[in-house]
Parts: sequence; structure tokens; C-alpha cells
Amino acid sequence: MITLYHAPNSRSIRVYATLEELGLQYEVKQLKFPEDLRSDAYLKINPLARVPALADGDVTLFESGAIVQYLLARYGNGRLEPATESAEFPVYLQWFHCAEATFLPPVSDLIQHTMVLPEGERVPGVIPWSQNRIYANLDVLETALGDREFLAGSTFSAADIMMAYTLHLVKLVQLFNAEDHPNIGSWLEKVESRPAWKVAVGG
Ligand SMILES: N[C@@H](CCC(=O)N[C@@H](CS)C(=O)NCC(=O)O)C(=O)O
Repeated sequence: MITLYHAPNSRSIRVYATLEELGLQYEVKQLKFPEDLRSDAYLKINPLARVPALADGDVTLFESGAIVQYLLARYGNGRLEPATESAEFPVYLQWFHCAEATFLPPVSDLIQHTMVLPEGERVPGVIPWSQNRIYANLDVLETALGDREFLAGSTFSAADIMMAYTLHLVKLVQLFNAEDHPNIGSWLEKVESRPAWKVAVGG
């Protein structure tokens, strides 16, 4: 049985949505954020004290993108990713990784320095810096989406799952406005209307 270690609104939404999209059998262990992440039992699963983590038989894994790729490789049978030899594949890889490696860090910095860190540790200059980074990234995504339906082309893929979570956080900090970025707005509506996404975000 696959076990997902999950906390609401966290990056485990990406894994949750992937498990749902693939129709796999799994259980969800709900963790209270952040206290459960520091328990001895959980540190054995993820010594970094972060979510998500996944257990599948002898395998335990952390890092949301790695877990999504693991699930696709083991259980995907070609679903949620373009064929390796297709023109869409490199584009898919780019957006899949860009979601966590490039787009998410300024959102995370903004959250840390406005909500999470004790007030005395917050650096006010990080706020405009992060906001500018986020807006610049959104502009790039807006142009890249153009009139394509999904990030890798006409077919929904795991790159959409990875990036939709990053946009979930951008919405949470109220920095997304569909009037400024209509292509992102209509793409996001398509992802958010999928039953798997609704289960993952509601879980
Ligand atoms: N790059 C990692 C980041 C994991 C991560 O930082 N998760 C956050 C929740 S979204 C967390 O667990 N934070 C714990 C903390 O800050 O104490 C991934 O994509 O899985």
C-alpha cells in the first residue's frame, strides 16, 4: 500500500493530485503542520522534517517532484507525461522543474518573511524583492502559455500539477490577478476543475 504523508496547503498536494489522477490505491497520513513533522516517527520517514513524503513497500521518498516522477515511472504507463521522443517532452521537463526550482522560492521567501518567521527575524526588504520576482515569473509564464491549453501543449501533464501548486501559493498570498494574467487564469481554471485536483486541495 502506498502511504502519502500530507499536510493541507502544502506541496503534498502535488503528490495527492498525481495519485488521484493515476487512480492508485493509497492511504493519506494527515500531519499537523509543523509539529508532527518534527516527531521521531516522522523524522525516520523524512529527516528533513518536511512534507510531502511517500512510502511504498520498501521505498520511502521525499521531495515532491521526485515523488511525482517516481509514481509516473512505476505506475504511470505513459500517463501524465509526453512521450520521451516527442517535441513536448523537453518543454514538459522544463516546466515540471521550473515550478519548484525557480517559481516557488520567492513565494516561499515572501511567506516566511510575512507570516512564518518570528517578527524580529523578518527582513522587510525581502517583501518587495519577492513580489517583483513573482510578478516577473508570472509574466514569463503568461507569455509561454500563450494560447496553448496546458504547459506542455494540448495535453494535461504532471508539469501542470507541479506548477498549479506553485500558483496555489501565489493565490494564497493574494498576488495573482487573472485580469493581469488571463492565459494563466484560464489554464489554472482547467487544472482546478479536475476532480483529482479538487480531492487533493480539499484533503
Ligand atoms: N523541495 C521540497 C520542499 C518541501 C517543503 O519545504 N515543504 C514544506 C511545506 S510546503 C514544509 O514541509 N515545511 C516545513 C517547515 O518549514 O517547517 C519539496 O518539493 O518537497
